[in-house]
Amino acid sequence: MSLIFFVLVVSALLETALAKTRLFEWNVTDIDNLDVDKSGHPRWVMGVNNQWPIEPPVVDYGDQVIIKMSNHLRDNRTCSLHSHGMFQRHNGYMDGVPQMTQCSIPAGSTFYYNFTAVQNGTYWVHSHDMSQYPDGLRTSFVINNPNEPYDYDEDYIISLTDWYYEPFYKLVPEQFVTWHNPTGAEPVPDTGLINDGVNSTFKMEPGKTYRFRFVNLGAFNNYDIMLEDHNMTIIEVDGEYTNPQEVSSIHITTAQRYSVLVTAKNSTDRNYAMTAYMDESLFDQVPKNYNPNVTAWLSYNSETTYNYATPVDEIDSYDDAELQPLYDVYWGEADHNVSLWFDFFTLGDGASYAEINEKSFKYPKVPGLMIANSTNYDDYNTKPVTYGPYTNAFVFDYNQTVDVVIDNHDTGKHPFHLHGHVFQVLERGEENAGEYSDQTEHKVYDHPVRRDTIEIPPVSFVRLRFLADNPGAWLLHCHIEWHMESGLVATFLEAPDRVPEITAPEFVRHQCVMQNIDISGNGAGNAYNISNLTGAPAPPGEMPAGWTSKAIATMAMCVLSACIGMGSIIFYGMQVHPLPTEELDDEEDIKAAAEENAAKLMIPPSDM
Ligand SMILES: *[C@@H]1O[C@H](CO)[C@@H](O)[C@H](O)[C@H]1NC(C)=O
Ligand SMILES: *[C@@H]1O[C@H](CO)[C@@H](O)[C@H](O)[C@H]1NC(C)=O
Ligand SMILES: *[C@@H]1O[C@H](CO)[C@@H](O)[C@H](O)[C@H]1NC(C)=O
Ligand SMILES: *[C@@H]1O[C@H](CO)[C@@H](O)[C@H](O)[C@H]1NC(C)=O
Ligand SMILES: *[C@@H]1O[C@H](CO)[C@@H](O)[C@H](O)[C@H]1NC(C)=O
Ligand SMILES: *[C@@H]1O[C@H](CO)[C@@H](O)[C@H](O)[C@H]1NC(C)=O
Ligand SMILES: *[C@@H]1O[C@H](CO)[C@@H](O)[C@H](O)[C@H]1NC(C)=O
Ligand SMILES: *[C@@H]1O[C@H](CO)[C@@H](O)[C@H](O)[C@H]1NC(C)=O
Ligand SMILES: *[C@@H]1O[C@H](CO)[C@@H](O)[C@H](O)[C@H]1NC(C)=O
Ligand SMILES: *[C@@H]1O[C@H](CO)[C@@H](O)[C@H](O)[C@H]1NC(C)=O
Ligand SMILES: *[C@@H]1O[C@H](CO)[C@@H](O)[C@H](O)[C@H]1NC(C)=O
Ligand SMILES: *[C@@H]1O[C@H](CO)[C@@H](O)[C@H](O)[C@H]1NC(C)=O
Ligand SMILES: [Cu+2]
Repeated sequence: MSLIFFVLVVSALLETALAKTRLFEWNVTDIDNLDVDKSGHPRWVMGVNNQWPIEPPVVDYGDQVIIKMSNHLRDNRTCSLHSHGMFQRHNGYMDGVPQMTQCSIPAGSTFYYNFTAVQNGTYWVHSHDMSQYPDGLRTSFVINNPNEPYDYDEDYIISLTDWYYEPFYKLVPEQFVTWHNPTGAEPVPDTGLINDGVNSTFKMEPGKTYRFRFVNLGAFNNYDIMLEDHNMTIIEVDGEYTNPQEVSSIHITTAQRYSVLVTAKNSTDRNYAMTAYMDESLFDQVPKNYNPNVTAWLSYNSETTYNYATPVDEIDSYDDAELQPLYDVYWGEADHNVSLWFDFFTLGDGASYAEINEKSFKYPKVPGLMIANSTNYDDYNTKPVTYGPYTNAFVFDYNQTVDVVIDNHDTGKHPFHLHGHVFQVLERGEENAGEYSDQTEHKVYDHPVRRDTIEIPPVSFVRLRFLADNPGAWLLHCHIEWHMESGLVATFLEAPDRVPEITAPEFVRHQCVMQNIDISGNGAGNAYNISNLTGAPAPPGEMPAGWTSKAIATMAMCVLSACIGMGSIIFYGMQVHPLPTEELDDEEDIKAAAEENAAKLMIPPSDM
């Protein structure tokens, strides 16, 4: 045996010996009466092994990660787990998206999420079933790199979240997707949390450099984070190393992650505040006495006091699209351009929905990957139409370089996330820049940062690029959970003709069968006539002509204010209560439309 061969064999053996299997046994459980922020608002949360917060898994590069997830929830409720930012290359059945990569995990069943940790950095895991994760089923997830390019002494995982005292399963139908809320105003979080609590402290010792891993586990809000009298050096975004970039604040949307290096001061005479400022511009109405500032402390000296930071005049925010990757990659020019635009509309049930290219998303009847797997003949699985008319499906050939332009026609900010990939941020417009055009002048980034979640400014755009090297069915969606619920989602089908090469353990299909969910056929569940999409899931129809969302908003306000004035008894009888016509006098068109469509608007929501 030659020496070189011997060395190779030994190092190969060492590597396999070092790659450990990390098994996490997670019983998903209901936990009652948790007063998370000690404010006297105990609530139910979804936890793991009867504990909450859920302890973040920390593994090493190369580890085989198995999250054995057993559904112990009450009332036959389902669940799932998506590992946010994990590529799951050739492993798409482990992406955790019900009706796209698997069926929801039924009560009493176990799903083994099984993947190799072949990325480095800061991630998180969360339920992708309904709107569950804001109710607690989420936590950070770290993969350590044994050959870490940056030096630091210790690291802290620091989660940020917005927190509601009412569960999402109630808020969504009662306050968000309902004709009471035709403009789609999002419920405002009751509070914000750092590390799932208040007044967290992070011990700082002179002479040490710390890596803070910020993870936004929230449902809605973004934060600007500042450390009192300490700068931060960004070294990682969304699992990708960046060139070091010194900043005084970071802006982090829901689902994004940042690692920063912080050098401790030499003196221990006082403590310093870490403040996370919520972005109140996302709120339609800021409640009176609302506190948008969440505070934690850099603790140098536990003997002395913890004071709130002196108010800052302005947050000096850094344009995160300017970040540069530590390692450049070049995927060539685009082989395929996709152009998307989105906005919000009131649909036929009087509620507000998001539409991408005029379609509000609905999951297909058969999980997307199983559509691709079962219709791999006569070119069916490479046609977007096969996946259903409201899946917003786009199909890419294997290894194409894809450019995606997303035009935001809405006046809010939206953090978009792509599953299965990181993308390069090639261009991003300023606020109110309008639609993307390759003719107008704007910044083009020469060393584009790679990440998996990007904020699109109001009435503006981004141009993203990714390499379609991961056969599968990947969601592209806004990570504001309210907007997931209103349909701000598209499906990217990558090399669907290669999906049959991906294997799935038997329980994946079995869990569908247990719930009578079809495992073959098109988006409508038709396995015999693939081009017949009759019966595919669809959003409510268009509003009757003449109904602008402004008119509906006016109407709903009138109805609500009239009814609140007359007491809750009448509120329950609203469906038979005559329209308060005097309020509409000056808007003749609204009145006419209202009479014509009164029956439609008066449909009581199911919760009444
Ligand atoms: C999960 O639940 C099963 C069945 O009740 C139990 O045997 C097991 O010990 C639980 N696992 C953990 C980690 O709590
Ligand atoms: C849960 O499902 C089982 C079996 O389908 C059924 O017997 C039971 O009534 C259901 N329980 C609830 C609370 O829905
Ligand atoms: C996880 O996947 C690996 C690699 O495919 C396989 O060898 C192993 O048996 C799987 N383990 C479980 C518990 O599914
Ligand atoms: C992640 O870490 C592993 C182990 O050190 C290394 O081989 C790999 O190149 C790293 N990946 C990136 C993108 O830095
Ligand atoms: C958090 O710290 C502040 C400032 O020291 C204090 O006023 C507040 O009561 C603390 N809150 C809790 C829940 O401990
Ligand atoms: C932070 O960086 C700014 C700009 O480089 C610098 O002026 C300031 O002194 C730094 N602050 C600290 C605490 O290092
Ligand atoms: C702390 O003291 C050391 C040694 O005097 C010095 O090199 C270093 O710059 C100081 N660090 C800070 C943050 O002031
Ligand atoms: C939140 O922080 C900002 C900026 O420092 C400050 O102006 C504002 O007064 C703070 N709000 C509350 C309610 O403390
Ligand atoms: C996919 O495309 C990339 C970038 O163009 C290239 O480096 C790589 O070799 C291609 N892979 C395959 C399997 O064709
Ligand atoms: C994609 O769009 C760019 C910019 O508009 C254009 O230069 C390029 O030719 C397009 N590529 C394809 C394959 O259509
Ligand atoms: C994919 O299709 C093959 C038959 O073509 C089948 O054996 C396999 O179970 C299918 N996989 C899934 C997850 O449906
Ligand atoms: C399409 O499917 C629907 C529902 O399954 C069925 O009623 C209809 O007859 C089918 N149409 C054709 C042309 O096969
Ligand atoms: Cu959004």
